[in-house]
Amino acid sequence: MIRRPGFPVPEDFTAPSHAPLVAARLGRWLGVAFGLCFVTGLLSHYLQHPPGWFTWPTRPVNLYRLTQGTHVLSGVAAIPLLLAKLWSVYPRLFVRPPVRQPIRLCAHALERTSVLILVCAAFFELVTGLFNVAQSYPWGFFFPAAHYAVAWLAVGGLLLHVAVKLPIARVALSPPSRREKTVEAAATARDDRDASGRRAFLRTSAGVAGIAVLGTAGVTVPWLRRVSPLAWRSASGPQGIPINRTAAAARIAVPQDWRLEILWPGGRETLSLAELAALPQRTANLPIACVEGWSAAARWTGVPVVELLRWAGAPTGRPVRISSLETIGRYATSTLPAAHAGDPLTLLALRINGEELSPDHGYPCRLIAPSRPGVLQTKWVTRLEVPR
Ligand SMILES: Nc1nc2c(c(=O)[nH]1)N[C@H]1C(S)=C(S)[C@@H](COP(=O)(O)O)O[C@H]1N2
Ligand SMILES: [Mo]
Repeated sequence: MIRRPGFPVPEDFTAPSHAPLVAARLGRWLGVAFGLCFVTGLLSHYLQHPPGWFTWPTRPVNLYRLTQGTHVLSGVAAIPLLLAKLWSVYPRLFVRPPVRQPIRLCAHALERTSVLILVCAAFFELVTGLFNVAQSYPWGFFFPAAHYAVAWLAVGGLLLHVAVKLPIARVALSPPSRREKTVEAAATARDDRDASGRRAFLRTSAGVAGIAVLGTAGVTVPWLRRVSPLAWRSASGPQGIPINRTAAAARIAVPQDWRLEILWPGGRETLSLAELAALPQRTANLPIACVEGWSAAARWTGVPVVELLRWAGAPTGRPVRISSLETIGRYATSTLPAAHAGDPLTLLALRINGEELSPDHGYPCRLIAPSRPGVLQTKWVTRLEVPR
């Protein structure tokens, strides 16, 4: 090979961390992390924008808490793994393009472009996700829409990348064949050093990913709260549950003559708070599971939505639209799918942990349903509507 002086080629990078085995192992772990992140992210997206074919069970009550916790924590684990992988493969940047063979040059350029898209999309997803959990939006676009769209770019790039690299990864990951073993029998001390260097790099990468997950998992795993110094949310907050949007931020003013309105095709009913409190109440332990990954359980007391509809004489077994006193903001309304609307654990809650709801938790009443994203647990409810 003709070498221009001063310009390296991949073979110049001889550190064990650049071995194909290291890149393949890290690739496998990253594949698992990204796969989990993508599937759980897709679920969260469909829950918030349900296509006609999509259904989601109401039990176990912690299901969304689990899937969204997995989403955020697999994303956290992917950050150090991606950095380690990029370190491992960066010498490939110095591969000489096969300029004399136009067809191979095209294939090379395509492969390089797909890797560039994959790396950019992966970084975009991890960085915007991290900013989102920190509730910081130093950009002009709407986070959920961009995060969702770029996820498809990342997963497309990933599948293409895996397809292209599978032959190399297979060889790197397969146990040494007998022939290789005989060659290895004459192994030099250098091979041993390389092997232990590879193991050390992989162990360090896995260790950093593990620490990152343990350091943040307290946002959603109660018994890890003490060992998670980086958890961006704790169980603290008024009445033991964090608040994302306060009553003041949402400019909520509850009118003196507040009444809950129930509307359905051909009917209307209203109740005062005292009348609502006089109906049979149900108490349930249910979590608030925010899309940001934090979650916390509380003991909620209120009237099951399905009982309220029956009491009013409204039809059941259909979706129900919930509206808040809030007039600004994206989360002023939400729709309960039929399964959630019919579940007796879906409450119009008046109390939290034995106390009347504080204004920030949604006074006079709020929705709390099992296995549902926090953004859809509408606070300051003023109307239930069974659409036509
Ligand atoms: N009306 C209304 N309800 C809302 C919101 C909102 O902005 N407006 N935020 C939601 C979000 S994102 C979450 S995570 C939960 C948080 O509930 P909490 O403040 O009671 O903990 O409320 C949800 N209900
Ligand atoms: Mo949320």
